[in-house]
Amino acid sequence: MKPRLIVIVVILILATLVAGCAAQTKKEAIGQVNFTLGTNPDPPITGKNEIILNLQDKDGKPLTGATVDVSADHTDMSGMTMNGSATEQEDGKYAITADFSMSGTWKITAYVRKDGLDVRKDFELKIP
Ligand SMILES: [Cu+2]
Repeated sequence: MKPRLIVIVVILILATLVAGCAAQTKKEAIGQVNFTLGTNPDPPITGKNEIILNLQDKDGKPLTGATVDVSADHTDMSGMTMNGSATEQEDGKYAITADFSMSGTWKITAYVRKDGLDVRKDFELKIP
């Protein structure tokens, strides 16, 4: 191996290690927030639905004042993704309208940020 190639390989290995550590931290941080996903209507339909996220802190109290972003990805196809910010309702509930143009499996990802908190959680939603 030429020295230049070795440097590139080492950088790639380091990048993988760093990415691995970051993912691990996020995973553990999920324990700081309890997520419950609901839809209106329930069960969800093809077309417009309200996605409702019910968030509680680790003591079971409503998590208020958080920034909640939601993305929805039609996992059966590539590039069919929507995202937006959920609006805070009462008691730690956050809602956003999503237009599921197709049935099938959608991956819903919720990103929650508040002060030092930065967590995400994936849900699988089946649209009949
Ligand atoms: Cu699709």
